[in-house]
Amino acid sequence: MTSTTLTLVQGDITRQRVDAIVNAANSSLLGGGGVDGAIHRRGGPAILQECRALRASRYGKGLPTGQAVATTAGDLDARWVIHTVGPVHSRTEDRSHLLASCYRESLRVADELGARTVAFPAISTGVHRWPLDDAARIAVETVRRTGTAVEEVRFVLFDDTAYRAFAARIG
Ligand code: AR6
Repeated sequence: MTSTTLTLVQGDITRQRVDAIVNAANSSLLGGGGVDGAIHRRGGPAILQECRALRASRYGKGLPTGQAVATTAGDLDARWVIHTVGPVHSRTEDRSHLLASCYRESLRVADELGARTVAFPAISTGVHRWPLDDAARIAVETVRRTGTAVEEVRFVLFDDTAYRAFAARIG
């Protein structure tokens, strides 16, 4: 395994020039708000078309939380979008393993594709309400522990608060 470099960018993930962009999707794979909406808007209809085909062939019951699957990146400056479903945060149940699984499974799919550069958003920290500091800890620890041939994992944080939470973890 090559060593993976973790980098941080504050900005819009749909503007990244990388091999694969990870989408914080929902299990329907049919799009939504937040980063999911932005990726489908800028990537164009080819992404949704492949998502529909995946639903018809493999994910009739939806993509389970913590799993990942790739489609074309359409008009984005990337070759693939890797869709993963983050858990909704719960105060009563520890779902950290599911959030960690999103990062691990996305990197596994990236390896299968031969992607060398992969951009991640802060999965589950928007609509799914995961506290940023904890999400950043899980993201960074999981990527560091996962054996992968990906050379650069770029965390793309939309706002300053998210950027600072990840920066504190990466050091
Ligand atoms: N680039 C980078 N990060 C972004 C962008 C962007 N263009 N837009 C938003 N973020 P969310 P979730 C950040 O809600 O919590 C959708 O409806 C945002 O500030 O997109 O995993 C799906 O269909 C936040 O820090 O994803 C699902 O139903 C982070 O991305 C559900 O939301 C994640 O926020 C998934 O919820």
